Amino acid sequence: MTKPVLWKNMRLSVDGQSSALIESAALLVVDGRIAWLGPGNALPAALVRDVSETHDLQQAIVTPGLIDCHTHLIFGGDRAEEFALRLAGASYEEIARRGGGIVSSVRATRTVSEDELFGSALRRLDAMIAQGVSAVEIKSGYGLDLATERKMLRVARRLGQVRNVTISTTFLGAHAVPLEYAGRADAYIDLVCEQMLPALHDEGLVDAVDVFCESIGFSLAQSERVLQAAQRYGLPVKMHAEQLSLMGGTALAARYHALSADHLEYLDEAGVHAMREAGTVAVLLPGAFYFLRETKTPPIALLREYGVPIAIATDCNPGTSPSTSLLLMLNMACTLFRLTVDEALAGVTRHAAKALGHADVTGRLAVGDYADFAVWEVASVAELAYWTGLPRCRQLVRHGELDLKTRPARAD
Ligand code: DI6
Ligand code: FE
Repeated sequence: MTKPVLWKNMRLSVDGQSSALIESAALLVVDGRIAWLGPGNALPAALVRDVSETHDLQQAIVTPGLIDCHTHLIFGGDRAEEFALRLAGASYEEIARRGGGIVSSVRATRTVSEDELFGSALRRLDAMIAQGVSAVEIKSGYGLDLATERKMLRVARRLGQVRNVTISTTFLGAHAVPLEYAGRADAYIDLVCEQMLPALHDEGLVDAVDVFCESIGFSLAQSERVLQAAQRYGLPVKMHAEQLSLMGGTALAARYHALSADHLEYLDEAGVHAMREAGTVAVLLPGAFYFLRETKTPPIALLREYGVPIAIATDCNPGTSPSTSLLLMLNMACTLFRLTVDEALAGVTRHAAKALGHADVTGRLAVGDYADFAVWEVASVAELAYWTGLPRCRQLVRHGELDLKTRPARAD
């Protein structure tokens, strides 16, 4: 057991909510986990005796480290020219049907070396870390062949080795039909289920499995085959569902006890009901909604009524959400989807942890949980959702370790 490290004099939000701060709080970390937390004056003297290191946070606000539970962080190239086409009137679906869209990122991702892919993803990851993000989910899905899907997932694992951040990998082989399988989507699903997933799972590269269930993605029947394959390997599933149309993917995903169903603009009440029964998290992606200039919002009132936990993520990707800012997503979830500030904050902490299957160890601050927390330069937690651009994360601690890339506390 390592010696305890004491963090003291903070205004602590244990669950990322804007109310009920513990004033002048202290937090004791042993072996990366929280051993004690509460008002500093209640800290038992016996625990203080062994402390090896003390950090005085000078009454800064502390929240759980933020969690980005849906990203496509790793890809080659960018799609800035496609953005211009869309501004000139082309729709996302039209561009996808013309061989642009996801398929053009696939081309670029196949071409670049693993090191180049790593370098560009690291820049994006560092931007996330600078905003207080201590855990990131990263999907494959711009390879669409075994070698390139492997390259992407290996890069994801490497990112987790060079930065003090928890990386969860998701195999999204069923993201699009690659050109060499044009018109043969079922045969491509065979490849995904019978060759890619078993091989990548064998190599320890897959934490969860996702599928893009959509008119421009995969049908319900094809999606179900992917879920069945994941089930054979005991892997948890997620689904891109009801983003551009109502296909019923969410209800299907719920039947497979999906950790989350994501996007959900077109979700209906039957789908919401299925999510509640299965304990599936609704991951909302306001960045994609905004960038595609969608007008149909997810059924927030129904999700609330049924008590389905709502998470918020960046969906960071080159086609529909070129953003690394989870803080901006907080703001957009409030302005575009009318979430309350506290709902949005729960969406990047507790509920995001649940969407990754990690709610028992992170996403809140409690004794026994990982010491994953962010120290902020704000006067209230609500400012995290209020500003676009301003809030700064002064320090980020993950599993008790101070991220060396964040700025040290100012001396003044
Ligand atoms: N839905 C999305 O928003 C992204 N993938 C998906 O299934 C978009 C991916 C892209 O356009 O590159
Ligand atoms: Fe996505």
